[in-house]
Amino acid sequence: MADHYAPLRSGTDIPFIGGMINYALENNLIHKEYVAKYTNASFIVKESYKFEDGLFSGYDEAKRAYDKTLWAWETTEDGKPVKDETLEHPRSVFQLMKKHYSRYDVDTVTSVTGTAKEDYLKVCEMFCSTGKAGKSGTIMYAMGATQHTVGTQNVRAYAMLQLLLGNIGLPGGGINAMRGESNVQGSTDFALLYDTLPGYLNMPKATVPENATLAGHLAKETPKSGYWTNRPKFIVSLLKAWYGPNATAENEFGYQFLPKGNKNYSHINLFNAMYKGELEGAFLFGTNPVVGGPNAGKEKEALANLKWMVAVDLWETESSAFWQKGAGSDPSKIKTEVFLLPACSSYEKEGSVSNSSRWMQYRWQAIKPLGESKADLEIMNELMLKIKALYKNESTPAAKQVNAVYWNYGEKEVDIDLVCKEINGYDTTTGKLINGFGSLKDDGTTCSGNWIYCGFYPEEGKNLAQRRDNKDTGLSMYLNWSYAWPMNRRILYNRASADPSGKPWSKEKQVIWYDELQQKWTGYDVPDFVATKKPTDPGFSDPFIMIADGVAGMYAPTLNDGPFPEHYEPYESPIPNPFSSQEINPAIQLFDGDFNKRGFKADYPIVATTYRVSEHWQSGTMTRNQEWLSELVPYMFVEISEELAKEKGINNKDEIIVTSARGEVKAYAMVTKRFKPHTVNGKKIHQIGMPWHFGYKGIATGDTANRLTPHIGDANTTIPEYKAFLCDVRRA
Ligand SMILES: Nc1nc2c(c(=O)[nH]1)N[C@H]1C(S)=C(S)[C@@H](COP(=O)(O)OP(=O)(O)OC[C@H]3O[C@@H](n4cnc5c(=O)[nH]c(N)nc54)[C@H](O)[C@@H]3O)O[C@H]1N2
Ligand SMILES: Nc1nc2c(c(=O)[nH]1)N[C@H]1C(S)=C(S)[C@@H](COP(=O)(O)OP(=O)(O)OC[C@H]3O[C@@H](n4cnc5c(=O)[nH]c(N)nc54)[C@H](O)[C@@H]3O)O[C@H]1N2
Ligand SMILES: [Mo]
Repeated sequence: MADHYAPLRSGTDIPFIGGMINYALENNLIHKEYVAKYTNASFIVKESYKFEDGLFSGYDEAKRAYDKTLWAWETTEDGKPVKDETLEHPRSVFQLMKKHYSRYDVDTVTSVTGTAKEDYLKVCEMFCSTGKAGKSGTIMYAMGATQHTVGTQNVRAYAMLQLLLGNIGLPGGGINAMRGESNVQGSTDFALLYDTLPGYLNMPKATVPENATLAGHLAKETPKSGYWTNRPKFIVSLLKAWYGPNATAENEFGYQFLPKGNKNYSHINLFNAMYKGELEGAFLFGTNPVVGGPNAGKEKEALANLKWMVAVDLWETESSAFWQKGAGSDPSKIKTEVFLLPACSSYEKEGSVSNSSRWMQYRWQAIKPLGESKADLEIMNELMLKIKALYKNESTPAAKQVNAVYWNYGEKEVDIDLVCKEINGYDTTTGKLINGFGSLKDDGTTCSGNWIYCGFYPEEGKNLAQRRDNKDTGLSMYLNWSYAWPMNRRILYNRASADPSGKPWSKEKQVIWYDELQQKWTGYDVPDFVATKKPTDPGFSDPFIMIADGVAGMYAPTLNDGPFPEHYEPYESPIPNPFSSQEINPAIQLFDGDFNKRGFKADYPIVATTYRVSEHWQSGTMTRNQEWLSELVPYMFVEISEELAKEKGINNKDEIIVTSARGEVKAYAMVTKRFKPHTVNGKKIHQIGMPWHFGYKGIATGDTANRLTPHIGDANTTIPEYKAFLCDVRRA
């Protein structure tokens, strides 16, 4: 239960947080020294940066993209950003930010978000009180923030607010992404995202000419300062892990074997390509897009354009059964050949998961796999061994890549310990395990399958992810419990918990500090900086070492939709944007055709959002097949306010129909006080909410909410806008 609840209309987080930024600045509640020394607020931006009526400079309407070079720093002769630590310069980030958010005053903000003014002011007052030394505040977020066409900028706004208040790098501070599943963090670390290699190394793109060679790629990707200057060591060690003896200095360590993508293969783009018939086959490893995907009705149709599809799952899902009558398909018309491989559950196998705090925690097998089911790792291993056997005598370009892969995890049964050791990395000349990524080399004498995890399996110890020592090692940290990347550090950017001279900002919140008597750094955590030097030594490493400038980004000139978060209405919105004449985020990708039908307020005046209930898990496969959970939440329902129910003549438990530009769903009305109409610009706006867990399979069945959601995504990540779209409601 929250102490204080301040509701907002879905899709208005930037006004909400932007207003708090303005409040902190106007009332002088910021941690000024932190802002001046540890962020880029003091940097001077070039005159070519402009902001007018919702657009930043450099916008190309035809491409729906910005020329970001116009947002660059003013630089000195040696290429360093020009700074003004007094923060007075009119083109300093600080002053530009102040001007930008002066438009986000309390009245404007609350007229957009629909939040009651007194509720909003209480939030501002409470949270901004953490700008004082000795206090900290944290922001936790999940899908309410990210599933928007401005999702990335929502999170950026949190970062700015936290930096203004000096809340990053301290205990109880930070911005904490609540990862959805036990291994969401791990999966991104290990390159489940289409455009990264393990450890957040960029995937080389064919469209960038420098990527033609490894040397060109390294020169382009490696900055001149900051920790990423080590990037060549990480990339070469990765190539050595994948191609082993087939990676030599002569063949650019196998760089040419890497696929060089030139397309956006995020979920939305992938299904667009499938819909257009550009993909021949697909593997669905534990995913159910016919229930979970945006505009799911169309995603189901897209699957029918595949020649073959392999689903690896615990159950037959709505997706692997997309061709069946029950799914509303005509099997005689569908040519896709579908294979279903039974996967075993997490309890039936061994492995690791990495949580939101970056702890890699090992888990052991509880029971043997049931029936013919197998662990995903075994399925992968068998598949790869078979593919290698098939290509063995071929010399096509595809065969070359496959043959080059160094697949050495056991002959018949896969040995997971060998996988762990390769992820950690070893010396390729001696076979000795490496103690940390500081020892990785770019000459082919080391390998590491994921540099950020290098050190979890050192030579002298054992797999540190298996540690279970629950002793508090100080400040409620448990350094001997599992392994936190990087280097078992628990609080990222912990250098920022002390002032530039190395003295903690406060006794209450001290993590790492410089002990003048002993002449060394000491504290409770693993330092996130070069701790061998005095704070006053020249060349002392900066608090945000992963960023080339060494300080945190109050201003982010690398994002697609602007260096400062700016409010745009969702793709589908009930009102014109009160902040500018740009209705929607000008940098999102738009698509034509069926997938992208957009609804407008004349037909669909009600805001809709989707979310989860405790009793069901995701697309429902894991819970709608369980009798007890199915009994707890057996039906698809829609939450509507008492006010809307009255207007539409709907009673609690009535069957209703919700429509959007994409389709319609039937559900039971749950008339509730949890939803209230918002007053937006003096007008009443209704909002409804619904779970997205239902489908036609399993015990508890119901219509799929995602038949309603738009196939549109964020300007940087393309995460779908599941949290704010337009609909209408009527009695069935
Ligand atoms: N029982 C159960 N637990 C789960 C899951 C599950 O399916 N079932 N799924 C897991 C996964 S993968 C994930 S990603 C997480 C997701 O965890 P959450 O993000 O917490 O889950 P949601 O219920 O999707 O959405 C959270 C809230 O966002 C609010 N919201 C809607 N629109 C907006 C908006 O514009 N701004 C803001 N600030 N809030 C808004 C909704 O009211 C909702 O309460 O949950 C994980 N945990
Ligand atoms: N409208 C709307 N849609 C949403 C969201 C929303 O908030 N609103 N949230 C989105 C989010 S955050 C997420 S994460 C996605 C999730 O979307 P999906 O990943 O498509 O949905 P899940 O139900 O998590 O699918 C997991 C599948 O994996 C299977 N499985 C379980 N364990 C294993 C295993 O060990 N191996 C294998 N091979 N399979 C296994 C399960 O049986 C299940 O069928 O949905 C998204 N969709
Ligand atoms: Mo998720």
